[in-house]
Amino acid sequence: MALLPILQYPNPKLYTVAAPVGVVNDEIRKLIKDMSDTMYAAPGVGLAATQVNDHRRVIVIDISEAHDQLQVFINPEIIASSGTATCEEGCLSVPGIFEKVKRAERITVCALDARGHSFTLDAEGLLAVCIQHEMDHLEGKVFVDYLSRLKQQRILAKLKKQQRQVM
Ligand code: GNR
Ligand code: NI
Repeated sequence: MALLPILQYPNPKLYTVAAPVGVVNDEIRKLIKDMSDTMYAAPGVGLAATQVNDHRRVIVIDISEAHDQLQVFINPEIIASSGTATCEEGCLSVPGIFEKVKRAERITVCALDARGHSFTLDAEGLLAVCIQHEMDHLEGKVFVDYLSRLKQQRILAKLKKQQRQVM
Protein backbone atom coordinates (compact mmCIF):
# COMPACT_ATOMS: atom_id res chain seq x y z
CA MET A 1 0.00 0.00 0.00
CA ALA A 2 1.32 3.43 -0.92
CA LEU A 3 0.00 6.67 0.51
CA LEU A 4 0.72 9.72 -1.62
CA PRO A 5 1.17 13.23 -0.20
CA ILE A 6 -1.83 15.49 -0.94
CA LEU A 7 -1.05 19.01 -2.22
CA GLN A 8 -2.41 21.69 0.06
CA TYR A 9 -4.17 24.86 -1.11
CA PRO A 10 -2.88 27.39 -2.23
CA ASN A 11 -0.06 25.28 -3.75
CA PRO A 12 0.23 26.58 -7.36
CA LYS A 13 0.53 22.99 -8.65
CA LEU A 14 -3.22 22.61 -7.89
CA TYR A 15 -3.78 25.03 -10.80
CA THR A 16 -2.25 22.67 -13.39
CA VAL A 17 -4.58 21.51 -16.19
CA ALA A 18 -4.30 17.70 -16.47
CA ALA A 19 -3.52 15.92 -19.75
CA PRO A 20 -5.67 13.10 -21.18
CA VAL A 21 -4.53 9.51 -20.56
CA GLY A 22 -3.44 7.90 -23.84
CA VAL A 23 -3.43 4.21 -22.88
CA VAL A 24 -4.90 2.67 -19.72
CA ASN A 25 -2.00 0.39 -18.77
CA ASP A 26 -0.54 -1.10 -15.58
CA GLU A 27 1.18 2.19 -14.72
CA ILE A 28 -2.22 3.94 -14.70
CA ARG A 29 -3.70 1.07 -12.66
CA LYS A 30 -0.85 1.48 -10.11
CA LEU A 31 -1.71 5.20 -9.89
CA ILE A 32 -5.40 4.29 -9.36
CA LYS A 33 -4.43 1.85 -6.55
CA ASP A 34 -2.20 4.42 -4.82
CA MET A 35 -4.86 7.13 -5.22
CA SER A 36 -7.61 4.92 -3.76
CA ASP A 37 -5.35 3.89 -0.83
CA THR A 38 -4.69 7.61 -0.23
CA MET A 39 -8.40 8.53 -0.51
CA TYR A 40 -9.53 5.80 1.92
CA ALA A 41 -6.77 6.65 4.42
CA ALA A 42 -7.50 10.41 4.38
CA PRO A 43 -10.51 9.65 4.56
CA GLY A 44 -12.28 11.24 1.61
CA VAL A 45 -15.04 10.37 -0.85
CA GLY A 46 -13.02 11.33 -3.92
CA LEU A 47 -9.55 12.19 -5.16
CA ALA A 48 -8.24 13.66 -8.41
CA ALA A 49 -4.71 12.86 -9.64
CA THR A 50 -3.98 16.62 -9.58
CA GLN A 51 -4.14 16.51 -5.76
CA VAL A 52 -1.27 13.99 -5.63
CA ASN A 53 0.75 16.04 -8.13
CA ASP A 54 0.10 13.72 -11.09
CA HIS A 55 -1.35 15.77 -13.91
CA ARG A 56 -3.23 13.12 -15.87
CA ARG A 57 -7.02 12.91 -16.13
CA VAL A 58 -7.70 10.25 -13.48
CA ILE A 59 -10.34 10.39 -10.69
CA VAL A 60 -11.30 7.91 -7.97
CA ILE A 61 -14.57 8.17 -6.02
CA ASP A 62 -16.19 6.02 -3.33
CA ILE A 63 -19.25 7.47 -1.63
CA SER A 64 -20.22 4.16 0.07
CA GLU A 65 -20.04 3.86 3.86
CA ALA A 66 -18.34 0.45 3.65
CA HIS A 67 -15.62 1.78 1.28
CA ASP A 68 -16.34 -1.08 -1.13
CA GLN A 69 -17.76 0.79 -4.16
CA LEU A 70 -14.72 2.31 -5.86
CA GLN A 71 -15.53 4.18 -9.06
CA VAL A 72 -12.76 5.14 -11.48
CA PHE A 73 -13.10 7.84 -14.14
CA ILE A 74 -10.35 8.27 -16.73
CA ASN A 75 -10.65 11.13 -19.27
CA PRO A 76 -14.16 12.00 -17.96
CA GLU A 77 -16.48 14.22 -20.00
CA ILE A 78 -19.85 15.62 -18.89
CA ILE A 79 -22.11 15.05 -21.88
CA ALA A 80 -25.36 16.32 -20.33
CA SER A 81 -26.38 18.25 -17.22
CA SER A 82 -29.57 19.71 -15.75
CA GLY A 83 -30.83 21.64 -12.76
CA THR A 84 -28.84 23.33 -10.02
CA ALA A 85 -28.18 22.20 -6.48
CA THR A 86 -26.18 23.70 -3.63
CA CYS A 87 -24.10 21.44 -1.42
CA GLU A 88 -21.67 22.07 1.41
CA GLU A 89 -18.31 20.93 0.06
CA GLY A 90 -14.97 20.14 1.59
CA CYS A 91 -11.66 19.21 -0.02
CA LEU A 92 -8.68 17.17 1.13
CA SER A 93 -6.49 19.95 -0.31
CA VAL A 94 -8.29 22.57 1.83
CA PRO A 95 -8.55 20.83 5.23
CA GLY A 96 -11.11 22.01 7.76
CA ILE A 97 -12.95 24.35 5.35
CA PHE A 98 -16.58 23.66 4.35
CA GLU A 99 -18.54 26.03 2.10
CA LYS A 100 -21.63 25.86 -0.09
CA VAL A 101 -21.10 25.53 -3.84
CA LYS A 102 -23.77 25.62 -6.57
CA ARG A 103 -23.44 23.00 -9.32
CA ALA A 104 -25.55 21.02 -11.79
CA GLU A 105 -28.05 18.74 -10.01
CA ARG A 106 -27.87 15.87 -12.50
CA ILE A 107 -25.10 14.98 -14.91
CA THR A 108 -24.34 12.34 -17.49
CA VAL A 109 -20.65 11.52 -17.57
CA CYS A 110 -18.73 9.46 -20.10
CA ALA A 111 -15.30 8.07 -19.12
CA LEU A 112 -12.95 5.09 -19.31
CA ASP A 113 -12.79 2.56 -16.48
CA ALA A 114 -9.62 0.94 -15.06
CA ARG A 115 -9.64 -1.61 -17.92
CA GLY A 116 -9.79 1.16 -20.53
CA HIS A 117 -13.43 0.45 -21.41
CA SER A 118 -15.74 3.37 -22.11
CA PHE A 119 -18.88 3.77 -19.99
CA THR A 120 -21.65 6.32 -19.50
CA LEU A 121 -23.20 7.06 -16.11
CA ASP A 122 -26.13 9.20 -14.89
CA ALA A 123 -25.43 10.75 -11.50
CA GLU A 124 -27.26 12.92 -8.98
CA GLY A 125 -26.87 13.80 -5.31
CA LEU A 126 -23.46 13.43 -3.67
CA LEU A 127 -22.07 11.41 -6.59
CA ALA A 128 -22.89 14.21 -9.05
CA VAL A 129 -21.33 16.79 -6.70
CA CYS A 130 -18.24 14.68 -6.26
CA ILE A 131 -17.71 14.03 -9.98
CA GLN A 132 -17.98 17.77 -10.72
CA HIS A 133 -15.65 18.63 -7.80
CA GLU A 134 -13.03 16.12 -9.02
CA MET A 135 -13.36 17.19 -12.66
CA ASP A 136 -12.69 20.77 -11.55
CA HIS A 137 -9.39 19.58 -10.00
CA LEU A 138 -8.38 18.17 -13.42
CA GLU A 139 -9.03 21.65 -14.88
CA GLY A 140 -6.85 23.24 -12.19
CA LYS A 141 -9.81 24.51 -10.21
CA VAL A 142 -10.43 24.26 -6.44
CA PHE A 143 -13.91 24.83 -4.87
CA VAL A 144 -12.54 27.87 -3.04
CA ASP A 145 -12.24 29.58 -6.46
CA TYR A 146 -16.08 29.83 -6.58
CA LEU A 147 -16.24 31.83 -3.33
CA SER A 148 -16.07 35.59 -2.84
CA ARG A 149 -12.65 37.27 -2.51
CA LEU A 150 -13.48 38.02 1.13
CA LYS A 151 -14.19 34.33 1.88
CA GLN A 152 -11.02 33.32 0.02
CA GLN A 153 -8.98 35.73 2.15
CA ARG A 154 -10.52 34.38 5.35
CA ILE A 155 -9.79 30.79 4.25
CA LEU A 156 -6.15 31.62 3.45
CA ALA A 157 -5.74 33.24 6.87
CA LYS A 158 -7.33 30.24 8.62
CA LEU A 159 -5.12 27.75 6.73
CA LYS A 160 -1.98 29.76 7.56
CA LYS A 161 -2.97 29.71 11.22
CA GLN A 162 -3.62 25.92 11.09
CA GLN A 163 -0.21 25.38 9.44
CA ARG A 164 1.53 27.42 12.14
CA GLN A 165 -0.07 25.18 14.77
CA VAL A 166 1.20 21.93 13.21
CA MET A 167 4.77 23.30 12.89
O1 GNR B 1 -13.83 13.98 0.75
C1 GNR B 1 -14.41 14.86 0.12
N1 GNR B 1 -15.68 15.21 0.47
C2 GNR B 1 -16.49 16.04 -0.29
C3 GNR B 1 -17.64 16.52 0.31
C4 GNR B 1 -18.51 17.33 -0.39
C5 GNR B 1 -18.21 17.66 -1.69
C6 GNR B 1 -17.06 17.21 -2.29
C7 GNR B 1 -16.20 16.39 -1.60
S1 GNR B 1 -14.77 15.78 -2.37
C8 GNR B 1 -13.72 15.55 -0.97
C9 GNR B 1 -12.42 14.89 -1.38
C10 GNR B 1 -11.65 15.80 -2.31
O2 GNR B 1 -11.04 16.77 -1.97
N2 GNR B 1 -11.68 15.49 -3.58
O3 GNR B 1 -11.06 16.29 -4.48
NI1 NI C 1 -11.03 18.27 -3.65
